Amino acid sequence: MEELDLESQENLQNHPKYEYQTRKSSKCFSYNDFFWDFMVPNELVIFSNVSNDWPCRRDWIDGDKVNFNWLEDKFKSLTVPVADNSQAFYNSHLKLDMVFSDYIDYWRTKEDTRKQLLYLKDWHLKAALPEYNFYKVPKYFASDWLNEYLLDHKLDDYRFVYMGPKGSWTPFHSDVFSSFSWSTNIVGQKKWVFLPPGEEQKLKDSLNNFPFRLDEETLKTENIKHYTIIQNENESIFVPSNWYHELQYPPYLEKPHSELEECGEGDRRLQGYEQLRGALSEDVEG
Ligand SMILES: O=C(O)CCC(=O)C(=O)O
Repeated sequence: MEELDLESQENLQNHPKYEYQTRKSSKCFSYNDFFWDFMVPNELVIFSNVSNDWPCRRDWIDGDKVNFNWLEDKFKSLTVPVADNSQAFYNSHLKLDMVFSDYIDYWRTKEDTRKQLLYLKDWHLKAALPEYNFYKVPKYFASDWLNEYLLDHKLDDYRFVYMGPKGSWTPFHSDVFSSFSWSTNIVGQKKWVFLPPGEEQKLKDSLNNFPFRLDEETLKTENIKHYTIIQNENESIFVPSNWYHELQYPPYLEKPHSELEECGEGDRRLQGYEQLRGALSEDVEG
């Protein structure tokens, strides 16, 4: 298996050619190889070319931008969960419910006139509209007995949609029940900071609490092993069990202009980019 290249993920703005080393094209990487190389050793991997034919990629975005009109027409009266990223509430953010069209109105307003930073997150869209097949589960993640069990018993649902403006973020956490999870980005970029299992213990305070927000400078000075990854559109990330992580829609606007070469190592140079992004995630245990 290839080594993770931490060095090339740091100071992304100063490194126009960054490449997370463990990136695979879903067109030529088998489930079997995924199982033995990543699932069994509990390692991170990113797959490219995962959502080429997903309806949400066709309809929810327009080129490099979110298609606000389409989304508003489709979901306007649905109530959606929103986190107020400007207000902490215990170890999370203050949550509110909003009508989707009101959220879109908020998102459309100019950044400097917004009074809050609102992130539409943990939206159970698939559960709300079960007949609407807006994505397809990549072959690597087909074994999902956590959701199968929970849905079968009408207990819960760990299939979520996330979308929001630049700066939206999710605090440091690990996934429920020590599950594996996957997340596909359909437009824009997401910045993930991951700690391999055990490293998070070094961050506990005297009351045994984890930090709410990571400070990457501290991670470096304290020699805490971590990986910073920019997830681009049309990429799925496999989040191994018990890897603590934090997410942010990063403020710098960069985008690769060449796709990972088919079944080879591609060149990923970056160029200026718009600020809108969206993502889909599922928790999956297999
Ligand atoms: O995308 C996000 O903001 C949170 C997603 C997440 O934490 C996860 O998929 O485990």
